[in-house]
Amino acid sequence: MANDYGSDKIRNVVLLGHSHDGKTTLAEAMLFSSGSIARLGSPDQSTATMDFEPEEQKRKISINLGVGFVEHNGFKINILDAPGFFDFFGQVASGLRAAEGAVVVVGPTSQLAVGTEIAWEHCNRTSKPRIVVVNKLDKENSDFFGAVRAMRDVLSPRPFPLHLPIGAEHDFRGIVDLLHLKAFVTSDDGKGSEVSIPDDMQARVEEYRGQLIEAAAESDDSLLEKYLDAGTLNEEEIQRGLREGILEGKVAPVVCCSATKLLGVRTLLSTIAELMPPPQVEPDKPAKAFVFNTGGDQFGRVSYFKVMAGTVKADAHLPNMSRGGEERLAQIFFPRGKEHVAATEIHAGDIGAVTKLTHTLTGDTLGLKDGGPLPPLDLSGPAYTLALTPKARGDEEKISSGLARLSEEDPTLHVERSEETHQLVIAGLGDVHLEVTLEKLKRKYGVDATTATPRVPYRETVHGQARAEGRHVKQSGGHGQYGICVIEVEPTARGEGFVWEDKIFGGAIPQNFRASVQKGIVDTMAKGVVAGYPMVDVKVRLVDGKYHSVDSNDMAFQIAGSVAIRKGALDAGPVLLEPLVEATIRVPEKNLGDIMSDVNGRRGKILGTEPDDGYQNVKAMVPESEMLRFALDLRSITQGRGSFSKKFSHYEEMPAHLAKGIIDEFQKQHEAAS
Ligand SMILES: Nc1nc2c(ncn2[C@@H]2O[C@H](COP(=O)(O)OP(=O)(O)OP(=O)(O)O)[C@@H](O)[C@H]2O)c(=O)[nH]1
Ligand SMILES: [Mg+2]
Repeated sequence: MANDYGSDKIRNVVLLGHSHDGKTTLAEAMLFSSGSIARLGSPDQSTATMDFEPEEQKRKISINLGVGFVEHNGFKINILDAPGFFDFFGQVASGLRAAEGAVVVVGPTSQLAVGTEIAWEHCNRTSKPRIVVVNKLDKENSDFFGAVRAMRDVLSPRPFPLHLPIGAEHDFRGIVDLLHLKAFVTSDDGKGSEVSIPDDMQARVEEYRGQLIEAAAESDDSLLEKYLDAGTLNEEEIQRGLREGILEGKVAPVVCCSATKLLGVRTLLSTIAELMPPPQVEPDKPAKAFVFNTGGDQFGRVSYFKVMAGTVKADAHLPNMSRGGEERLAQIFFPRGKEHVAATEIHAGDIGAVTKLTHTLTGDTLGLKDGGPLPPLDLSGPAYTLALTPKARGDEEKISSGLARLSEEDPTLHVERSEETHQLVIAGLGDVHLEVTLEKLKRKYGVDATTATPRVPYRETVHGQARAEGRHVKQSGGHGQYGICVIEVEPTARGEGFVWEDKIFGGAIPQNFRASVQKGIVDTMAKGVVAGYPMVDVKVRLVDGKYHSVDSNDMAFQIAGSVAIRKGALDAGPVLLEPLVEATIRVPEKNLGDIMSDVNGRRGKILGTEPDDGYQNVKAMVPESEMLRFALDLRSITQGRGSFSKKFSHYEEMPAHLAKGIIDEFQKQHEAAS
């Protein structure tokens, strides 16, 4: 049974790597080879266990963290299949959090892929022990040793072969295990069998086994001593040394595989069982589970958890230690793609899932009070934003509630209604992330939306002074309209907002109608006077006016005020204020020059740079309007290695020629409309 494993017999591994290098195919091969699934699916045919969502099948990429398990040689191995595409980093973070070790899947070429480097950095950052799989060795021009060399040139800890391939390309047919000194081949009928190490490989096997033993010896002082004395180590010692070296992040063994040909798959499972560390948990403490991811399927919301202490039982009531309240875990199960393998209890170290929790989100800890909640996931902030408008009228409510649900499932998705621009804005990690979000919104909640670049919340103000008259006079027959005011407009200090001065002496306008003038001006300024954005930091002095004892009324003076401020503001030299953000941009050393000139091109100012472990952290002050597509441009400049965050800083006057363009455009539309 899938739940009879003590934590020492459990391995939780996350498959990481460059997009398309075969993680999902490898996961499928592992599930099939171990008998966990009866039919071998493929992402190419939309039948892979781990890629079951329509958005994944349509694009033939993984979007969600696939979760499944295999039983192999008395071990239970939980497999977390992470997406390689950068936009879905949130899912990678979830996988890293739940796994004790990573299996980094790479292509069989001497060209190191960016995604491999990034996966490596994630492992280094989270101190994850790792095994590397060179996949697709059945392919033409595949080059196992080239791939190893490319990695060794750049990556630390340095990878070295644990297995060697037998045959190459279409003739790739087996592996030599350098640790156990055994060879396995697969015959044409798909059956694997042990054979003796091919004669023509003996020299190579010697050479690489030597490296392996050295690596094992270097990870432990007592082993090193023994190695220096005896000149070699026995199998048990090599294994112990490797296990320690892997755990301490000193070594990274490389194995060979063809996921599609099911070659090297069972040996990989054995390697995971032998060399990856078991979960560090507390089986004898009260139950505690960490929710590392949230998904949805035909049964509703699914919360994926790792049991950190004790045993989680079906029907348990567990407090949410992060958020308060209590959850009933009515049906717990072992997930295998979209399949639910029912469970009655899930032990410490194991991974399970539960449907229909009421308020628990990714990053929460469920458990009886014993220690505090575990820290939430460490996710970089959203970078790319779009404004949404429903396609069908009246769908606003449905869109908002659908997005709210999706953002609960996906901590890298943020939704807000902008107070300044009144737009519904969604923010995510990239354009594909948001595109997929909209597809899910349509599929799950039946609402469709059009997207646009979000409006920037500019503000209007004036540069100089002007005097203007506002007239609203209509006296032809019947009840008339009469209101005339004269105002002077000038700027105030930044941040003062609106200052009103009443300088009328005598009774040019009666007191109550002066308030009407003021209201007309304030209302117009709020809506925007010259370009449709709120006007701020302006002083208006009411200096003169005229009224009529019968035809004057509140509305007439409000309109007069509105006319006066429109004229006055235009004459006083209107300018726009634009929001500036302080951006912190992290790029590899070698991209520093490119990013500095990119920031300059965005009218930004570099505030400083700080080296950080092969990277540079660049601080810059940049107009918000120039940052709307930065997430996409940064990705192409750095090939996905860069990241950034930004926060609002202050408003500044926009260069006149840019402001003029926006004001003229608004005036044109306004004239056309009136
Ligand atoms: N020839 C060959 N093709 C393979 C092998 N493994 C995977 N592929 C193919 O590589 C392509 C990508 O495979 P996936 O398993 O979807 O790759 P992935 O790493 O999961 O991709 P993402 O989830 O998008 O990061 C598919 O067309 C697979 O059929 C292999 O061992 N040999
Ligand atoms: Mg995949």
